[in-house]
Amino acid sequence: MISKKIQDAINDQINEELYSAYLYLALAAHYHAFNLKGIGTWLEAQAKEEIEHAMKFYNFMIARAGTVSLKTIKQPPTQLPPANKAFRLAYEHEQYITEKINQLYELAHAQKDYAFEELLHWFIKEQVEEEASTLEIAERLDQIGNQTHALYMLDAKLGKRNGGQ
Ligand code: OFO
Repeated sequence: MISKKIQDAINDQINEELYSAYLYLALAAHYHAFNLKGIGTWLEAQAKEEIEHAMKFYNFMIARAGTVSLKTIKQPPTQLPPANKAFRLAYEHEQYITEKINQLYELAHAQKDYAFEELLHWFIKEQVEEEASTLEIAERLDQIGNQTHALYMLDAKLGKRNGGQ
């Protein structure tokens, strides 16, 4: 059993996670357009990870006999900043998601839903990693600016990331 309030909040979060995947895919296509394939690959792997996040909430809802209600996914931005600046959107988005996860945690706590609190512990930890990794890449790109050699080295390094997880 799950309360209506928590059910609604989880349905909203499933949508947020699917939007995150959409945003990362939009960013991936943007970097591919600059022929920065490694950064594009990193972002595609991140998009897959966001779908896994949505599925964690989805599976939890089903296990708790809640009703999954899928909503329209909004369109990510179509006009994106240049390659050395666009990654910052990922970091800002992760900060926004951290706020959402924290709000869910407050709700779980207020409603004494311990199973939901337990699920959210994973997400709280994950957000620390996601903020750190997106900030690191955004800052590297910022520092690199127009130095082509350094940009290609970073691109090659990021291209080694595997999909998922
Ligand atoms: Fe990027 O952590 Fe989910 O949304």
